[in-house]
Amino acid sequence: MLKKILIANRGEIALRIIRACRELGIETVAVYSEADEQSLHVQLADAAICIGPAPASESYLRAERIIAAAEIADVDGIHPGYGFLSEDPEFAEQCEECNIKFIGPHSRSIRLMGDKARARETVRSVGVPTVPGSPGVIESSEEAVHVAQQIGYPVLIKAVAGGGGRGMRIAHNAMSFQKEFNAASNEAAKAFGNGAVYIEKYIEEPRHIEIQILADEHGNRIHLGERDCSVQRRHQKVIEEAPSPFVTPELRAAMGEAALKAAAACDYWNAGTIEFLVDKDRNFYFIEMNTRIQVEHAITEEVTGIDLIKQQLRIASGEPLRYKQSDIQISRHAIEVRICAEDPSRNFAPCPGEITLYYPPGGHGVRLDSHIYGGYVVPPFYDSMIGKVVTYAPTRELALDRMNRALSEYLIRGIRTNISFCRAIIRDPVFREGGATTKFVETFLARTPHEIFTKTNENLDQSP
Ligand code: MV4
Repeated sequence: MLKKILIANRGEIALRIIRACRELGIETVAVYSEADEQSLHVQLADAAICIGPAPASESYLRAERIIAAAEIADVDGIHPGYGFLSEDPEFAEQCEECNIKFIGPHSRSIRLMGDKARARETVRSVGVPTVPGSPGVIESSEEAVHVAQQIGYPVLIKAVAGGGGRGMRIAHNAMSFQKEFNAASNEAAKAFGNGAVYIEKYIEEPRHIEIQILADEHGNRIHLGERDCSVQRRHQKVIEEAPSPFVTPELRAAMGEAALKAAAACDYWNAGTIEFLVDKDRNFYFIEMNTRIQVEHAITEEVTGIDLIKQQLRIASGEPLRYKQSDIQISRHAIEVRICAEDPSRNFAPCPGEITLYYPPGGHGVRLDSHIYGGYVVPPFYDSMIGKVVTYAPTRELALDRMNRALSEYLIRGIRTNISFCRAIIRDPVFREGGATTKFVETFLARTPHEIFTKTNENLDQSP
């Protein structure tokens, strides 16, 4: 078993990893920027090393500084968490070269799945359904127009180096195609240093449903069911749930099989997520694979009873998987709300600052993964997510009631948060019905009086 690891991250995920390590008897080394000196991950780790100034580009994104810290601290492995260097194949490769175990898949798998066109081709070749589109990267604008004509409009032009909704353009007809194609390619070249694009048929009002997998380094692979992440705003997930209210047992089995085929096709190990779009007729299509632990992993933990971070550490230690597919049972319902330091009344602008009063939710069926506390100053340099509230219960209805209750008692003063906004969604009849597609947030914002979610929690109606 790994004895000592470095955590190349901050915030709630750094805490989450420290907690798993402590239960397994693994020593932890935190790294931190000058802005994070007062952070809980620094306090709770067994040791902590400052790796540079506040901007992530000078600290958490500096592979060489993190590897230097790992060598000084003499760790056996590095857990990258999510974001930052977690899907950088160069970083994983440098760890491998320095004989530091990268707690994740091989750099080859990260590189392959990071090229969204190659990823698509790779999984298609092993029989995973993909969205109709170009066979690979588009080489010329003539080819692009031809493919678009073949599959029919509307089409989406996506950056090979993009992902998560970054670098996407929609073309509704042949007239606008050339313009959108050029814009997509230019934007991708600017944003990612790689202008390559591919084309997919645009699926109208899909659901975003992803499958969690675990794979060991000996070729054993299992899936842990799905998460429904359709409630997103500007490609940022807001609320996730497991299981999906839209997925039948048959669909779950078919998507799980497809996810395992995709994982096998890139010789995958450790924890990973295969993202699918699901249309209204329950056809599903692979779109991307995430080669890291994700923010929303906690809901899968709560419905399966499996600690995913511990499994990552065991897999990285070379252990075979402790579970067979038949051991995996989805025995309850879980919902996650991402709490962000942002102001819903100012178009969700980030809202860093000092937390002057803090009362976290608790009670039966509530889990809070957060690094904040009273007196903590949310720094302006990083993602605005300051925690996750997860509720779980035997049924979806009870999990939703519990979330409504948990959010009603969550008090954060000094900064604005999206708590009331999330609570308004939880109480929304369309969401309650299980009818949310990726269009949900847009239509919710258009039909809901904004006072409902721009008020602070204390002023909100506390009736059920
Ligand atoms: C799509 C799509 C429709 N058709 N691909 C956005 C995030 C990235 N992972 C893929 N995304 C989409 N890809 C095809 N062929 C619609 C989206 C999409 C979306 C997906 C999931 C959640 C919210 C979304 C919001 C707008 C568009």
